[in-house]
Order: sequence, then structure tokens, then C-alpha cells
Amino acid sequence: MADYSLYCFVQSGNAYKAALMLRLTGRDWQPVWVDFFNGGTRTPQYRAINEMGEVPVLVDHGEGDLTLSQSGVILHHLADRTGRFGPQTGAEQREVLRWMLWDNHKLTSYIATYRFLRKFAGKEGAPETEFMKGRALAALKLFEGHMAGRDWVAADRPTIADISCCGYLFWPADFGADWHDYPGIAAWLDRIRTLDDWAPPEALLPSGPIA
Ligand SMILES: N[C@@H](CCC(=O)N[C@@H](CS)C(=O)NCC(=O)O)C(=O)O
Repeated sequence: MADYSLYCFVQSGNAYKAALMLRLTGRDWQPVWVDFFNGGTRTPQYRAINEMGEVPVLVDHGEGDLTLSQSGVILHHLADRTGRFGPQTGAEQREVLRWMLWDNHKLTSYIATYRFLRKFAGKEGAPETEFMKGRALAALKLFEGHMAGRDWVAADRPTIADISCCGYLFWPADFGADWHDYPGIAAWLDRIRTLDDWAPPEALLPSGPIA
């Protein structure tokens, strides 16, 4: 058995955050595919694993099958376990947390929901989709302002804040973004691609039939 199991599916940028961290830190892990598009996160069996009914879930077999949900918690746990990509000072800790909270609330959540409505739910142009589009584009604009003129999100090196914020951003076509309009984000994504052992979501996460 691998050291870690990750409940995941390839369309999930939140799962990609955990998978990318496992990959960049050279962990021995195995994916457990969740049939999200057919209600796989809503079954009693899955709710017993994660009462929040969400992917990703990480099981750390080396810690007595410690079972973690929320990508931010998973990233912090792996940073603690590996000594990689974590904050090193109190100021960095606050900055990493600040951007991860912002990512979870404003960047990933709006982009993921907009992408879901547009790409998977067939609701392009619907009022709720347009609302989410506005929120997503506002978050990207703000993030571009932050990334312009700096290399990494929260420190002078890549941290779990970068891994969190990039979760959905390797799929710009899915949410109608053109990175030429966001040169700071584009250059940062290129920097992430150059990290040792970086791989895109499709190379790390399992897929299955959507419907
Ligand atoms: N804040 C959570 C978000 C997780 C999340 O929304 N996961 C989606 C898949 S990408 C999910 O499982 N949604 C199931 C649902 O909302 O019913 C995290 O970072 O782990």
C-alpha cells in the first residue's frame, strides 16, 4: 500500500492542489477515484469518510490512517510532514494563510463554480452563470494586481499558497480567460511549471465517465 491515499477526480482543481503537493514533495501516494458526476460525494459511504461531502480527502497511512479534508488543511499537513513549501516565519505563516483563505473564498470557489456551470452543467449565459463569471473575473483581476512584479504568492519562494491558488488555473479555456490579459499570472504559472516534477492535473488524477 502507498503511504497516502487521495480521494479525487481529474476535473477537481481542489484535488489537484493536494495531488500537486504530493507530487512536488515526492510522496508515495495512490489515487482513489470518486464518481463526483454521478453523486459519488453524496453517498452515506462517502459522507462517512468526509462529512462535508467534498473531494479531496487525504488519508495518511503513516499517521494511523489520519483522514483529512479541505485542501488547505491537506497542504498544511503535507508541508509539516515534509518540511517543504511551508511558511518559515510568523510573518510568512500569516501571509500564506491570508492568501489560502482568499483563494478558498474568492478565487477557487468562484472560478470552480463558474467553470462547473459553464462547462459541465450546460448553463452558459444563465443569470447565475453570469453572476459567477463576474465574481471570477474580479478575483482574477485582483490576483493579477498582486502577482504583477512578484515571483510567488506569499513569500520569496514557492509555498503552499502558490499550490492552492493555481488549482484551477491550468484550465483557462474552461472559464474563458486568456492569460495574455494577465501577464503577471501567466509568468507565475510558467514558474510553477518549472518546479521539479511539476505535472498537469491530467497526468496526476484519475478520470472516469462524466454521466
Ligand atoms: N474548500 C474545499 C472545496 C472542496 C470542493 O468544493 N470540492 C468539490 C469538488 S472540486 C466537491 O467535492 N463538491 C461536492 C459538493 O459540493 O457537493 C477544499 O479546498 O477542499
